[in-house]
Amino acid sequence: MQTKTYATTAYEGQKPGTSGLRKKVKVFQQPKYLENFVQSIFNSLVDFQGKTLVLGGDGRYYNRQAIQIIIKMAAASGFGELIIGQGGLLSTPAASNIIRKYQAFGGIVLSASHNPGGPDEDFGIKYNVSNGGPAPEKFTDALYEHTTTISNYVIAEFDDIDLDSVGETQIGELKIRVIDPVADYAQLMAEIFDFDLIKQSIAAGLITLRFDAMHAITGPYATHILEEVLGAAPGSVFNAVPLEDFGGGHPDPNMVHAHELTEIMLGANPPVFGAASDGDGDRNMIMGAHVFVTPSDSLAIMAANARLIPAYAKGISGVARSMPTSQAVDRVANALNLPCYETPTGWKFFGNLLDAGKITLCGEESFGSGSNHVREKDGLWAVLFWLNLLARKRQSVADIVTEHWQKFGRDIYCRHDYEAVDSDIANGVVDHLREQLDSLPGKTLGSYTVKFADEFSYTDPVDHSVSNHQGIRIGFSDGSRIVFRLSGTGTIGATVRIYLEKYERDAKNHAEDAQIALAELIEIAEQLSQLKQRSGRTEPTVIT
Ligand code: VG1
Ligand code: CO
Repeated sequence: MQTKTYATTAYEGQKPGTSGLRKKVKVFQQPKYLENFVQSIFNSLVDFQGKTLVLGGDGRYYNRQAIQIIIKMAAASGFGELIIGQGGLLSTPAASNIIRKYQAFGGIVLSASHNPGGPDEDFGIKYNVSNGGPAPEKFTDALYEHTTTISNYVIAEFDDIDLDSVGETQIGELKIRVIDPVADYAQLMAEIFDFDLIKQSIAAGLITLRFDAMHAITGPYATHILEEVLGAAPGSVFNAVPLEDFGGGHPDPNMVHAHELTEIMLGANPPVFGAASDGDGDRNMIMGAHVFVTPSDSLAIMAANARLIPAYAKGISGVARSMPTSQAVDRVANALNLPCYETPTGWKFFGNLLDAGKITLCGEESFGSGSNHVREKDGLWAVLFWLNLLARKRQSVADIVTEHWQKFGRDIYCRHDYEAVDSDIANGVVDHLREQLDSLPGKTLGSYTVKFADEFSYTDPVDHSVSNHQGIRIGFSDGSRIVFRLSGTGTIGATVRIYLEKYERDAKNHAEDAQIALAELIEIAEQLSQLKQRSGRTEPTVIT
């Protein structure tokens, strides 16, 4: 195999965020930009020669070109085997499964997840380690260091690999395997859930469903599993063909961006169940007839009912949620006497807890949930969890949610995002909040009294690594919270996220609209942060 070494100079800003490096496609298309980052990944690895690397992406614009470059660089760097999803496709959870199942050294996932795709939109790349999960901060920090000092990269010279046919190619010492991206994942799902029962419920008409794949990666996965294996009516999965620009949409499964599904589920004669997933297949939105389940509630309901699912029938070892996720799951953990961990935002922080067996289920408010079956959040897994639950409980989604609230109380929750805020203004807002932290405890704001105010810092219970500056938390004496964070996945300016949460024990108030129930907290958030005042915005870009 011929290889060639090219001199290069460092690019600024190749710092991985919450989930890898995300930039505009045009940024990635700059000469040697991708090469620099990929070489820096390889420069951060030790003892990988001769080992296996998994490669796949969500199919967005630039996926195919990037994969061909990475194949040649991995070849030149001495990997022994590449496992690549057919068409260059692998959902994030499927990639995690393949890494684990075939005991790969690691994997590279090409995705900007829920961000839009296309020549003028976003691209992304992240490295996953041998447990199948996103590389921990220690690794991404070292990787970033490498990007600042890189001076050359090495690439092999051979023709582009045919990614569209399943099969094996040998190039010198390197074996390249193109595999069906769906098969291993579908098999794993069949091991976790009671497919026979779900199938019967669908066949009997007890469960009708629609799944919005948003022209993203879950199209082929959902069509195969939901329609072909479980027998949902053809067309139950819609927007099922992955497109490089997601059909011009924003592949983010919430009621704003998955509006087609939302209209179906909130309209006349909806099916029993509705769901959507994101660009790379790790997020999920759960809906029932005329009802939306918040991701925080979904996690709590899963934890409370885990024993009804074959893979978790013996019980779960513990649960975890990211800090801004509502405390609904904490109440379930408390009732079941299970450990409950609060981690910073991003799936990488769940990896150690899952590996150590401290938790079985975990989730985030940002439409992500998952379990120890892989080391990424998993959109279709959550969908199948709910279908299995519906089949077991023979109740509507709305009844399951209402009963859960009656038992545990409701954590009324919402998130306000202010996107593309000027970075200096956003940092100013955070600084302003930080300055107030010491003076807030004990203060009365409207009908709330501040119990604590801090900047979240996390010490990993397994490797004791510390992650600071993970968001501003303001907790009130009744358990309500306001959390402020800057996004680590945006590509334009800064995105300020405000997370609002209020606990309501009394069932007669459970039906209240979240924006109304949280109105006073929303006002307090502005009073404390001056976000609208400083940014000139009058309302959030997106409310979820
Ligand atoms: C967002 C979410 C976070 C999630 C991350 C990756 O990060 O808030 O919960 O883990 O996206 O999800 P941030 O830093 O923008 O708030 V995905 O589906 O983009 O891989
Ligand atoms: Co995603």
